[in-house]
Amino acid sequence: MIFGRTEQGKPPVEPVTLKILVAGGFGVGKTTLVGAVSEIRPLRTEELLTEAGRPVDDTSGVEGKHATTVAMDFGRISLREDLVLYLFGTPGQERFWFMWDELSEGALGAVVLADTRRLEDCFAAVDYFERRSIPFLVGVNCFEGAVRYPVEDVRRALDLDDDVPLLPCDARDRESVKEVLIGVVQHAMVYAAGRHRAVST
Ligand SMILES: Nc1nc2c(ncn2[C@@H]2O[C@H](COP(=O)(O)OP(=O)(O)OP(=O)(O)O)[C@@H](O)[C@H]2O)c(=O)[nH]1
Ligand SMILES: [Mg+2]
Repeated sequence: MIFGRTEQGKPPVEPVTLKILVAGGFGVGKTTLVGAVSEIRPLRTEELLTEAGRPVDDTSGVEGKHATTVAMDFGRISLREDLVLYLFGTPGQERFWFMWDELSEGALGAVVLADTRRLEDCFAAVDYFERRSIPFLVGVNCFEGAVRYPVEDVRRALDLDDDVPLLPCDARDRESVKEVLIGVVQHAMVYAAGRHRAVST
């Protein structure tokens, strides 16, 4: 590259950067998801789960879990040369939810991760984004041993609007997570276009 130009003589592309939140209940795989796709070493703010927290920190289903997010996760992924996502993972436990307002500032959209063994844990996140009109997609994180329910059943159980996308995923798998993130961006674009039309007519 010479004087800010690539060899082909094209100016370098300034990427569009978008902020995406990763939310959902305790231990659903938010930190795992951000870590699976981030091309920078993800920033994590995890603290060890302790014996003292056992009555409030319900780790059933994720017994191998030793730490919990107390502030946020942060990662970055380039979906294309000109499209970069900044990922902000929220803390799952209710006592840290005061962080969510801060984190959702300026977000284009959100992923709500759900675990079908504890679906009720993501109600609060679904509710949160519905109330604030932040477009979101539900990713059903398929843990081994969890019963696979038809997508339509999960949609009904969560009482989702028809236009909210719902995708099964594996939070540990980069390609699977990328698909979810592309889904959020597409959904948010359609959502924004719909709002724009509603305002201008
Ligand atoms: N089998 C399986 N385990 C997973 C998957 N996703 C996450 N885990 C495991 O589940 C546990 C919880 O994952 P985390 O990523 O810490 O969950 P979290 O949503 O960030 O949790 P909090 O920050 O405490 O709310 C970890 O032990 C992960 O290794 C998955 O898709 N399959
Ligand atoms: Mg976490």
